[in-house]
Amino acid sequence: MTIPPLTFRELRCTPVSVPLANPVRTASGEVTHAPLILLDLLTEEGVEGHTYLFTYTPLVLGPLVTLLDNLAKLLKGAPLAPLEVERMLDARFRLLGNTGLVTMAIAGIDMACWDALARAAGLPLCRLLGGTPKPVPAYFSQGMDGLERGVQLAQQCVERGFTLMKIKIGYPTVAEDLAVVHAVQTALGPHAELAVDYNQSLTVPEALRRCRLLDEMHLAWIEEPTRQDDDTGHTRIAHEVRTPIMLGENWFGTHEMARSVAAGASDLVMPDLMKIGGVSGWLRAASIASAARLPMASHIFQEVTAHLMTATPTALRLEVLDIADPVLQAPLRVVGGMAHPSVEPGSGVEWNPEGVERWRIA
Ligand code: SMN
Ligand code: MG
Repeated sequence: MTIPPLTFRELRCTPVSVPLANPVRTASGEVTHAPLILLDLLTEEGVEGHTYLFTYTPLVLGPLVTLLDNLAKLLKGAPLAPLEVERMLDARFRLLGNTGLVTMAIAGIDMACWDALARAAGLPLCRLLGGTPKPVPAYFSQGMDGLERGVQLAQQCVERGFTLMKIKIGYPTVAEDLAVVHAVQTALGPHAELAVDYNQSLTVPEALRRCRLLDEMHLAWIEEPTRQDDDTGHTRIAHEVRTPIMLGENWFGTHEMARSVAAGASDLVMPDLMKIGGVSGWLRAASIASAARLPMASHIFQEVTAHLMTATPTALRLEVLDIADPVLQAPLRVVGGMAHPSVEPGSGVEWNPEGVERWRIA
């Protein structure tokens, strides 16, 4: 089986606003609808690549679509070679800087390129990358839902067979944090562990104070206690707190990951597929994590990361937090707390036309 040479023809971008089954409330803001850009990459040979980008806020949907359209003009007629495409686009932004929306746009094109290559090869993405479509240990990721709702969600976690749940904390007082953690852990019982996520909401002194108290709760990890770009602060917290510290969802590019890892800023890593640089960025991140012997989890984008985790040497857990189900033909299959990569050719992203029409933003 050889992959026929593919040639870039067109990139179609469809902005949608998708309601979340469980709105994600965090200590740093709430996400009730997922602003997404659905990407359809078309080639001269008729093969297509599909993926989506998550923009966190609808305020940047328009600018990101415009940027993607501008990049597509540069790529018309180019070979669909992800690493060549990435190198060419990166070189265009040396003076501006490849970060933020630029990284997101280049990553989206990368993700669509890899989907097209896998489809052309007739392989699920995991096989194209050297993995197999095996089940991946997952975790039940929820928001800052308060004590009562948190207990209800913990019961759902146990019923669905997950062995790890994550909740977001950062309530006005540490007493509230501890009360919610204790109530959710009690509801989970012996069936599942708990991790918590501060979403960068604490100062370093407050993070040290709260995390030292959380050390007594034997959590799986504490995520982003302080500003994600504060390596010195996180390194101090990681050294002074017994509970593993988790970072990564906000690294723009693998150079930011390498800088954080070199600083010893965390015990665990969780790159975001889009922000780290798409599939190509993820593979580099997996190598950094492997060389540093750091367990690596994923951050949203569950359909595609289910494939990537099978090719990640230090794979820890896949985050189950769906942000795109209403516009997908086949949501990710999760059974007994295990995520199953799709077995059809590609990266597991196919649109549900009715859902796309319903949630499209004019
Ligand atoms: C998160 C933040 C914002 C939107 C979705 C998810 C969160 C996570 O930090 O770790 O999932
Ligand atoms: Mg997080």
